[in-house]
Amino acid sequence: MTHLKPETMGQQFGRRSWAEPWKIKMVEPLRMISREERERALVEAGYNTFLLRSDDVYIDLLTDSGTSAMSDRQWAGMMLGDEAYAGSRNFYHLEGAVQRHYGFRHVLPTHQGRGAEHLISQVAIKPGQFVPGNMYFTTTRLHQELAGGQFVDVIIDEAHDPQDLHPFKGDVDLAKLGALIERVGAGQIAYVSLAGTVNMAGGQPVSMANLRALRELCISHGIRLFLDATRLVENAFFIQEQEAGFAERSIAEIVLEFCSYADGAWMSAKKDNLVNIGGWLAVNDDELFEELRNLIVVYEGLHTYGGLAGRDMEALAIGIEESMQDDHVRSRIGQVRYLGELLTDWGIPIVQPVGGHAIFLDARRFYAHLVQDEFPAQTLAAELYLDSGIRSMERGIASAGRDAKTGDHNRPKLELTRLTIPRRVYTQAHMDVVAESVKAVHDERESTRGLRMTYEPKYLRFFQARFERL
Ligand code: P70
Repeated sequence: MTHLKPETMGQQFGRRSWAEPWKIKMVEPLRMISREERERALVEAGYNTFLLRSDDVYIDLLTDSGTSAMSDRQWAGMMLGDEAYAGSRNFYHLEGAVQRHYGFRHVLPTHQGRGAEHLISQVAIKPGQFVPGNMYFTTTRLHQELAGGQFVDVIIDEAHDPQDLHPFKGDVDLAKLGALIERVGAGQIAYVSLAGTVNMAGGQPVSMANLRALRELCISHGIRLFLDATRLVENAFFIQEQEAGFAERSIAEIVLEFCSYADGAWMSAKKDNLVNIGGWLAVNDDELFEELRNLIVVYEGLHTYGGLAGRDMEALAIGIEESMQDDHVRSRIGQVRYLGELLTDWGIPIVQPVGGHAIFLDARRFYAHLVQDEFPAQTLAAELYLDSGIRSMERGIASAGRDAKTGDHNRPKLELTRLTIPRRVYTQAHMDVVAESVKAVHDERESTRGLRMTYEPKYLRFFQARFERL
């Protein structure tokens, strides 16, 4: 065997290395069970990674949602929880942090993102209206539908092609949106629902130029624009890096400008904002706020806690500040990219360019011999778990659910398995282990069989569906 000279990560890519802007103060042991035990656990979970016990998982890349490590400052903030039913001081800290960093006037805490989605959908959608958006997200679309709305995908076509290298695959196709307005009339459009970054497209960003043009189109038709701000900080990183005129602007400044073009935003704070639970909803319009503030007491709690404990709101207020720091965002996305670079170099099909929060394996090309109805992405998630105890998530035909009218499967172009990287949790060595496991599963791909669904729940079926091997 030839002995290769070891090189650091930076040297391998011809640059000086950088490192995470933190050190580790507390550790949580990981456990790896045997292959036989994993086989048993997988059958018991009906080949659905959502149904595995986390004790049976080695490296958990199911989601970046609520799985981040909090900082010492956030933990200290937890001890300063003011658990008053009404008017908790922590609420005012949270309100101030959202106003300062996202720029909206009125702020409501919610138990998590879908709590906020529910409220905005109920208040801002009239039955029969359309809600155009830059690709669907599962919970977002469901709440829009439950409010009587109909989601219309107006993302650029490039977003549906995992190999297209467009740097802003989250952009809205203004011609598609224009055609919809023409067809149904501006009055039949509840609002434009814009996510930055776009989760289902692979964590792909929206450019500021596209948003500015979109804003103009909306204003000219009197249509409101609401943001899904869940991973907006990560979107700002791509604008800073890739869009002309933003290299010298901070992440915080870019986020603030982005939000200035919107009428409000909902947030799953479990992602960008570095907390284990929480969300918020923020709007500028006084009347809209009035309605939301009234509805929140029915579903979430009083408007100064919205389903959160005082300590949760304090951790969130601090998490918002920390999430805007440039060196934090660079190392977070840098880690995702590192895993992406390894897999790309080894010829493993992934969504390109690599997005903000995850590597999305392209299960269609990975398992070219499986048809979509054999759940290639679900199969890949199962095989990765079997190989190494790594947990990933299906983002393909199972996630897409059924057509509300015809009852047939929605068959999305993207059939992906998501390796989602929690923030501030795993090291580069963990990424190496993950990459090698993906490679091992890839090497065995030709002998892999697909799955059949044996149990299908009515709502968001991917969470609880069961499968068996074909
Ligand atoms: C994920 C999580 C949540 C999410 C999101 C965007 C862009 C809203 C929400 C809802 C959790 C998840 C949710 C549904 C299916 C699978 C996983 N995404 N908007 O892992 O927020 O979960 O706080 O209610 O990504 O991507 P919340």
